[in-house]
Amino acid sequence: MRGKENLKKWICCGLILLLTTCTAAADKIIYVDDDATGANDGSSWADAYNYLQDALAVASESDEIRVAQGVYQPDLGGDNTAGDRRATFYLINGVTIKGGYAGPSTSSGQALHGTDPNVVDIILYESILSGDLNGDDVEVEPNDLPKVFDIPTRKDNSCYVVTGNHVDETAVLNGFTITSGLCSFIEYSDSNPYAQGGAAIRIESGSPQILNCRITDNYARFGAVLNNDSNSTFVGCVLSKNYVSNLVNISGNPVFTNCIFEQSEFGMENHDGSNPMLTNCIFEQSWAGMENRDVSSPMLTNCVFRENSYSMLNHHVSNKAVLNNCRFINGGGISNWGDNSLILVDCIFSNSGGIDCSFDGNLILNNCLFENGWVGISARGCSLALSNCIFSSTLGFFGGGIESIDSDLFLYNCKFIGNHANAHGGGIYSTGGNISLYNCIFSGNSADMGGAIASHHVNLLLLYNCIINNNSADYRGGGMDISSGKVMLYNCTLYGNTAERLFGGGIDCSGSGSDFTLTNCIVWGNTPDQVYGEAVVSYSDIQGGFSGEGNIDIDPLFADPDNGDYHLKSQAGRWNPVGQAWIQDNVTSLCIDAGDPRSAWYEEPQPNGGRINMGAYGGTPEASSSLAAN
Ligand SMILES: [Ca+2]
Ligand SMILES: [Ca+2]
Ligand SMILES: [Ca+2]
Repeated sequence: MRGKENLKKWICCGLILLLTTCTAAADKIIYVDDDATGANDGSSWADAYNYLQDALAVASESDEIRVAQGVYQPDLGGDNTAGDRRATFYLINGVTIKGGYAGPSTSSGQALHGTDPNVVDIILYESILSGDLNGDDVEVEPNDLPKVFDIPTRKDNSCYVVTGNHVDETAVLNGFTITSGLCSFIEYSDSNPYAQGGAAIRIESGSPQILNCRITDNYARFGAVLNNDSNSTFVGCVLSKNYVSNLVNISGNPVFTNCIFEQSEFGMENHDGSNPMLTNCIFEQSWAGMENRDVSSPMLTNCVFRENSYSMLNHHVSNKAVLNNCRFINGGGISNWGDNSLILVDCIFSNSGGIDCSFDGNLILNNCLFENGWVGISARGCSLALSNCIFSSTLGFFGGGIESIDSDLFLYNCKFIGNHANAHGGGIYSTGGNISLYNCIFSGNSADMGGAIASHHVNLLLLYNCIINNNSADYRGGGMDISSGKVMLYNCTLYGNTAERLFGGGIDCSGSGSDFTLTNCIVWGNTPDQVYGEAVVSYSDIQGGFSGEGNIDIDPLFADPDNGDYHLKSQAGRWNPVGQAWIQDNVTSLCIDAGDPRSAWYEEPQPNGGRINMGAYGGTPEASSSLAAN
């Protein structure tokens, strides 16, 4: 693998090329211009070769080929036969092929209007490598795409416009449009199945550099671009409107930087142990932005997925996709189906589908945001570990933020704000599985039942130090709706939740078979009631009272409940999150030091009374201080 420095150099070189010429040292410069009329020996712009193949035939190590604006076919020049579909532009070790040159504007080779023929602008002076050998292509209508391999004026096109097999990174193609390749399924009985791939660029066991190229309107079963067992580098390339896929990786470790994959069935496919590394890439307007199959492990950084039907399909055996600082906007989300893993850090799903995980999938998320989409995470038989994630204004039927079916969830420090479920569980709906929530906040969520959380038939649902406030249910369970299964809450605060039409403003646990335990909790200010149903409640402050050891019924003296601050007032000191400082009140909550004496209090700062407080901050470094010594 090349070092980072080398990669940086090439990125720089690619950028500079957009503006001016690259000044890499070349032994010999060979000129190509399709309408040059001089000696056609490649020695100057005036005497340029008409065919790129003529230049490739004489190029050797350290040569540079400059190609002026125009159209170049692989069957013309060199030893090739006009109309030969197998003719291809072979990349060569040590040779840089550069397109997008203004070239001479008059037949005498003089620049017109003072334009320097060595000026490069790959858009203005488009150098096209075209597989349309007979020049008879017509645009393929979207409905005709599945039939494209049978269209006569396409079947006569090049099978591989460019080939980079067995070359190394000194083989460079820079600044071309590559178009009109077609790899037909029928005509080639090559023993290599991937012979049906690479209509635009076929790379097998190679590692060329493809820079600033536009690859469009190519057709193949295995990718307009095929990287088979290859470690190619792509920088600044746009792959657009190719069918079936813009690009297929089969094993290998290709690198993509500043590339766009758009308007195809598949933006990129990764098969058979592919480990592509992508940075600053965009996947848009495809059926699937990226598909991973068979032990592939793409690593993406700063990438954007937008307006795809699926952003990513991670399925068919043991893939592991790692995404860092990626965005998903206005489209389908990620489907993780089967024994596959996803690791997402600092990712945002906005107006987008979230993550759909089924059957033994594994998700690890840190610091991710799901906003305004359809269900943040839907999990069936998966395991999920989430930390510092936010679900905001997402919408679902069962579970607005998370729908969990027979899955194991571990959530730490996550927030569910303003999500909605048409049926149950505005924040989370869970059935089956084991779920642990630590330091989580559910605020302003809504549903028919279970405004924040609906839990039916779970094996175990555990909440520690959670805040459930201002959620609402149309019917019952403004905060939580629980039926069947074992549910345990420790040091949670439920405040201001509403069951509009029935009961269980805070918690409805009246469903049959529920085994519900509430310890060290504060349930206050919920409408029309606090806890409805049978529950084992101890060392908790329940408005209106609840039978059980150590329970109290007294105003908990929250710091500022109207603004979501449920720290307990204390003359000895209370953490003020607004001012980020400890302050003192003129009253002291009786919930301080009123939790279960057997509960661990030692994380509470001194003086902590040697006993845990009730409520969401009990037992934590933000527990209000005690007037009593330890
Ligand atoms: Ca020209
Ligand atoms: Ca044609
Ligand atoms: Ca205490």
